[in-house]
Amino acid sequence: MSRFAFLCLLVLPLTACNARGGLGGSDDDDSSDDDDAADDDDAANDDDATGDCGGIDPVSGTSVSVQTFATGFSSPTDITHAGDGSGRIFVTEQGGRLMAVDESGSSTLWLDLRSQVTNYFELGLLSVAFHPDFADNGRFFVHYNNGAENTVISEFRVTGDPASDAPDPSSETILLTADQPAGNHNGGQIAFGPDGYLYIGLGDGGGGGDTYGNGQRQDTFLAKILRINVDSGSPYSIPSDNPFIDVGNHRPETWAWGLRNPWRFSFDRETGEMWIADVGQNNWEEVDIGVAGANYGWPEVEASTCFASNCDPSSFEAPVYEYSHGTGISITGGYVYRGCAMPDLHGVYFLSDYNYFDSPLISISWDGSTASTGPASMSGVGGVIASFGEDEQGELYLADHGGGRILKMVPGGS
Ligand SMILES: [Ca+2]
Ligand SMILES: [Ca+2]
Repeated sequence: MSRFAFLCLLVLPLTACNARGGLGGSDDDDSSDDDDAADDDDAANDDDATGDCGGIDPVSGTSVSVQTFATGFSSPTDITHAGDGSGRIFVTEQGGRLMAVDESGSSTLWLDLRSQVTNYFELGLLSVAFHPDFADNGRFFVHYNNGAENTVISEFRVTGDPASDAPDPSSETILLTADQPAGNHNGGQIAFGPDGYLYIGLGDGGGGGDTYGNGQRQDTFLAKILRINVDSGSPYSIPSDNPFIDVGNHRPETWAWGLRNPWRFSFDRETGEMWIADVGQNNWEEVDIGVAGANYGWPEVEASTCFASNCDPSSFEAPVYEYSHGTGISITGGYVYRGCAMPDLHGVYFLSDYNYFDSPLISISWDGSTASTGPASMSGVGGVIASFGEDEQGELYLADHGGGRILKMVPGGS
């Protein structure tokens, strides 16, 4: 589809595009290797531990800007690193290519899934997550929409040296699938938590206003964040402390529910805290803190405001931060900054918004219970931002979906 059509579908309100969803946000797969300095068995992170910020001069202050890091991508949807000490970042393209990008910004095709991915609307290759022990076992996971437009979570492997060889395209093992009743609100994130489990975000299935009634429905993968153990079982097992095992009609994979379209969530690599950005409907965009078993309320509430009539917002997990559609109309969740270059921004959460032709950069300060508008912002970064990503040192990158570029957040600027 054309860029215009894609933007129309994502950007314009319900009346014009029959329900928007939000391609926007970031990925994280590295929390598990971030907070486990003790059990890191990959040489890479050991290097991290000793050489940490080598080569990066910290700059004091809280002003930021972005610079172009890499170009030539086709609708980039996600950015992450492999925790393997290679210094690479990886970029998913909506059409199904997974690109490896070296420290100079030079990219190579690493895995080509174009023949099995539907690239349309909010469908495509949406996220990649590397196993915490990728450097040893070569395992990684992808979130995409297949030829039937349904969600597939599957595993691939590098059978040679994970730090230098390409994956085996025939190594796919499908972990789970979810029927998608419409092309929007597919979620898209997968990421390993600090507990080593794989978390998967799925939206309400699509339409608008929870057309298909999945928001408060228990017996579906939709409108949920799932949590699975990919290190036991075939093809996975259920962590014994998942909150809804044998509760009601819930699927045992469910970790949290009542989400509209959690396009992006991430884990703070220092605290392990989970940040969820849930794309809103007509009026509000929201940021949530991950809580096992939480019901985030959709479609009873949109952020902290009733969406259904006579709702009781107090019966749901409230967002910690929200903004109206005067500021943005499709939240792109990012990361808590823990990098080397801007120490004064440590602990600040960065996000953007997809649905402007020039996405803003927004920051949030967080004291563990209350969020407030943070110290750094840009009214426009010069692109349409679908995702954020971290490199191995915790520096942040932004995926310009419309412009096919990877931007890097750097100190200074006006
Ligand atoms: Ca859908
Ligand atoms: Ca909510």
